[in-house]
Amino acid sequence: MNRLTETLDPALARHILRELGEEAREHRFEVAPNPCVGAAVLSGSSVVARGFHRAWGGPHAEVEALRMAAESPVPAADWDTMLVTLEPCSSTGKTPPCVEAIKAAGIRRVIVAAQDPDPRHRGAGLDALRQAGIEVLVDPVAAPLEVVSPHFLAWNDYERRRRPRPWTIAKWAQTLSGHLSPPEDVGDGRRISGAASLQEVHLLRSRVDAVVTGVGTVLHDDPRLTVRLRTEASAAPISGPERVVLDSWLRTPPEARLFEAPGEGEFGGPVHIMAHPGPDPIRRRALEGVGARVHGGRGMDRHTLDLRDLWTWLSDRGFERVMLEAGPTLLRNALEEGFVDQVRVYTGNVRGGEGESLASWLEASKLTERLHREAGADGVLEAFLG
Ligand code: AOF
Ligand code: ZN
Repeated sequence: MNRLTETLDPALARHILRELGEEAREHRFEVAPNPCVGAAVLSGSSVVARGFHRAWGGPHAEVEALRMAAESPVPAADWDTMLVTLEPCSSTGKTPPCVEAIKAAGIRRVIVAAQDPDPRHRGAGLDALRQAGIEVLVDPVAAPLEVVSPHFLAWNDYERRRRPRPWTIAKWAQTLSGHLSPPEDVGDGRRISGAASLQEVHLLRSRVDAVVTGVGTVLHDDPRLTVRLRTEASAAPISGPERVVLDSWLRTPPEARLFEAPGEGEFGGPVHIMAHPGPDPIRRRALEGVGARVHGGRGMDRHTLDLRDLWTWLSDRGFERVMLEAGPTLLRNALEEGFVDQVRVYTGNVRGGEGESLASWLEASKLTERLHREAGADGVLEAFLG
């Protein structure tokens, strides 16, 4: 059993936890709806290694910190304390429980900044650590969840859980005037953003359960909505998102590139077409013939598809994090009806454009935790909504 030095200076623990919380927050747009979490492994009062939750579906901070510690010159026998901004998980989710990894590493003391509000945990992780004879301390002042990860509190809110819908990231590219289509003589009348932005979009697609679009986008852009990553970016685990097209009257052509088999190094899941009940049987057969899964009915009987029913369907299907890549009409509806949790907007250095502009919507909207950055020559805005 590892040695446990008598006490750890509470001021030092608080200082480290605060720093972990600040750095964990930097990954908020990559991990949501999961929490921003940072962890450190200590030997006495020195930090051996730190780890962060960096991507949704990726390793938890505790496991990352232990992995980094294993790469350090300090032997595992000398690790005694773990500091972590959130209670470690005790059940298997997308990754195995962190409590087990902490026990296996011989950690003797765990200091956490917040209890996990996820109803699957809420103290269960702390109890499991205590039962294993590990000293557990909670310092609620150092890195409160309201500061480190407010989106995670909102995600676990009772009302949100009562009527579940997936965490939705609306991504669009726009010109300087907020138009989603460039002038006809630019980028084939379709492309606004540069290569760096496109790679980012492919990485994002690899980190969602599904990409949702509208038939208008299929007809206008004929997108594949697959993941194609250049090799250096593809160190992350790659999965192809399922693809969902909102298409009341089955206008999606069976020749659409959505239905082409993925090429080498390209990943894409099944294509779902969401239509009104009793869609035209000939069109339906043609689409099913090229591999589409056509869904109609269950509340989809109004003139335009009801977004609440659709988002419930997405949730029922087990999708937790989805991306909306659509034209201005569907985007605006989803934004205005409150189905969007996060935006990623690429602004290319292109003037003017065709169709509707979302500029006034963006100006008027309540964005929180905004971040402005660059991807190649494009500007990128990331933010949470609400
Ligand atoms: C994270 N990152 O560093 C920690 C988390 O779906 P999973 O398996 O990734 O589990 C997500 C839950 O795990 C999350 O709701 C939270 O309760 C707990 N802790 N999650 O994504 C982390 N420590
Ligand atoms: Zn965990």
